[in-house]
Amino acid sequence: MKIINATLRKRTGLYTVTCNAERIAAIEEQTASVAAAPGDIDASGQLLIAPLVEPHIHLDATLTAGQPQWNMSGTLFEGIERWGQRKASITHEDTKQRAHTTVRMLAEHGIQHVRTHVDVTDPTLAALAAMLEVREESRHLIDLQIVAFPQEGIESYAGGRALMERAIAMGADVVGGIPHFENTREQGVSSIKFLMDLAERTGCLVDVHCDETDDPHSRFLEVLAEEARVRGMGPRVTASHTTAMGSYDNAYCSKLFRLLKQADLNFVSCPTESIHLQGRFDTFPKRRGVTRVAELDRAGLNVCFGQDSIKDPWYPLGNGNILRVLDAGLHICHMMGFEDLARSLDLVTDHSARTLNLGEGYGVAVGRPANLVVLDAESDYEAVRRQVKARVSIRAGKVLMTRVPERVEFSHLAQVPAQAAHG
Ligand code: 17E
Ligand code: FE2
Repeated sequence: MKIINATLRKRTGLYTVTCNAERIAAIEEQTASVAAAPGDIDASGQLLIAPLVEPHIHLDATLTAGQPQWNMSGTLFEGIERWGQRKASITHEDTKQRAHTTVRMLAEHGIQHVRTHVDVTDPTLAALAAMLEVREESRHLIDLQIVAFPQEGIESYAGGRALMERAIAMGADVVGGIPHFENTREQGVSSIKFLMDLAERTGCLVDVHCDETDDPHSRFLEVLAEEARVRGMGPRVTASHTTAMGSYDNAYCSKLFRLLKQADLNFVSCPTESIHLQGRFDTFPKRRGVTRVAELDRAGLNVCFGQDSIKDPWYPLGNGNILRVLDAGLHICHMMGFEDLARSLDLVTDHSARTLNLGEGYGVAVGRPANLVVLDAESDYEAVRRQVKARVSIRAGKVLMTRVPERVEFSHLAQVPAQAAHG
């Protein structure tokens, strides 16, 4: 299969990309626009990118908002309480059905790589068992990484450590954590030591919900970063949310960033979720409650955006469209300078792929998997400005999804009046 007349990110000119079975076989610059032969996909000068990535979502909780009650305060803590109520009634089938529906919503938006957190603070581990099946059953649409996520704590939840170990033994890919929610500072610290040991022992990646609060005294990121640095595991470790960093003072951050650079770990920000859940204990002025995305990026650290939720106890909106989160994130994080806009897709593609440790399994390069998406825009800037959608999604060298572009037709009422048209 060939994709012709494609614009590639960070390159000039038009390209033909040839897929051979399941791999990219050739990337050739064209001297001019070419005509399509039967079977070719004509990108018509629009962007051909590696698939969009969802680095942080909770597929076990998706589509449960309001069941049985809505989160009225909008806080993370009421979200955890409402989820606790819903969790009592989850079943294998219910979890699978909601997760499959959401996976399709993600695939529809050109996403082919997903990392989901699954709550393992449940003695039955029913959601995890369901999600392990979903991981296999959705391989034709997405690559799914499953994080063993201890929503109610590792140290503060009865049998929390054993549940984490069981979850990894059952087949979860990534070790999670939630140190800011443990009952004490000491438990937060010991939970990080425990989860880093577990990851090191099993060879798993790490992704910790870390300092998801406006409390400037929530400082578990330094503990996670130091553990990562000492063990040489930084690139395999992700700190999600780190919203407290939006409330740290600059003197502390200046010291912290030195460690973060030495540790070289990854960051995920979920700006729509955090702007909604944080700032809830403020009157005015209200904090944004979002981590220092632009500053991490400027410091050379790897940072990306995720959706976190779709219609769940924490966040009632969302539809699978990661470009909506990119749009919001660029606003919220003050990243609307031209240079940021011109490379904005990094935050939902290459940076996220690095967070997920996709390595050579991702990217528009010869020999990489033939997973590609045509976006209806010629640049990152236009893609985010016009909130374009994926027009074609290709997976393993085959067309997975095409979208018929919407067409607007004005009636005669919208014609330019004759005098105006002639000046
Ligand atoms: N659980 C949590 O601790 N934080 C979140 N943002 C979500 C679930 C969605
Ligand atoms: Fe999350």
